[in-house]
Amino acid sequence: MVFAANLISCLQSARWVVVLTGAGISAESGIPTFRDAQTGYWAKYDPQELATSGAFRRNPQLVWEWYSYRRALVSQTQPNAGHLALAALAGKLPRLTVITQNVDGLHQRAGSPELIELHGNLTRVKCFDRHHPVAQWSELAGIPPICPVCGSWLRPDVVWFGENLPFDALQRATEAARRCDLFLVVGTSSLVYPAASLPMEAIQHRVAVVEINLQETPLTPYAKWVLTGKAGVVLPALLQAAFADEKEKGE
Ligand code: BV8
Repeated sequence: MVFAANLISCLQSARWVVVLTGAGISAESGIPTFRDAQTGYWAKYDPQELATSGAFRRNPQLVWEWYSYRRALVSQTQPNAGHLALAALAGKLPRLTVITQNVDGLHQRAGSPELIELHGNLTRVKCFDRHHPVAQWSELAGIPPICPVCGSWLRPDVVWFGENLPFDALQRATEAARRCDLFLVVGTSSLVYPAASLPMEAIQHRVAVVEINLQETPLTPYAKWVLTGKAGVVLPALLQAAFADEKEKGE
């Protein structure tokens, strides 16, 4: 892949790079995106309908089982070249912050050192009423399992539609978007808010935005660079083009 010379020099000279990722970066690990049809039994459900507290209240067993299925799927997948390239990029830059909308935990497993999870993580479980964290549970006594502390249903530790994002995560993400030197937006349809407002925060603070996607999104017209392709191909190529002969930072 050939990249614009000014993009490469901007990346090489950046003090702080921020990357916002969406479901598209995990697609090459075999995890269906929200825009893709869900697979198998779950194909008849709309994720946006299921990922709500209303759906959980109406049918807690169905929603719990959807997350159990996704947790099992995620446990059988691996971070792909896109996740790994971002983890490697952190070693080449003074500072790299990954802000993810994904709840699959693949950025942690890839080794990204500075990570903000805007929408939680489906491998973590808490109780519905009081958010007590629960490390292990049994489904023998019923589905969903109940909290050993307060007796309310267990639920995945994710942000559902209509729920507020963790205040600290959103505040740190907004600060990073405003103050960084380069903002990469990878594998997101830029439709879900407030995450989709972060690239606009960057642009309003005169930060250049790079969009990496397979297709155009509402962000595309505002991006300074638009790299069309798979995250697992573009990100390693970008890392190679900018830092092929560099040592790790601090060496
Ligand atoms: C909030 C966790 C304040 C759960 C997720 C009415 C009532 C209530 C709220 C709203 C409302 N109207 C609007 C809202 C706000 C709402 C929202 O934005 N709705 C949208 C749909 C219009 N937002 C919220 O509710 C947020 N909270 O606003 O609180 C509030 C409170 C009360 C009332 C009002 C407001 C909470 C949003 C968080 C929801 N939780 N996840 C779970 O996962 O089960 S979001 C979920 O969907 C994912 O985490 C992800 O973030 C999002 C999907 O977005 P993407 O990641 O972009 O994925 P998508 O499939 O869309 O796109 C994939 C992209 O990748 C595509 O562009 C594709 O081309 C590309 N791609 C594919 N393969 C590749 C690739 N690119 C590169 N390489 C590849 N290989």
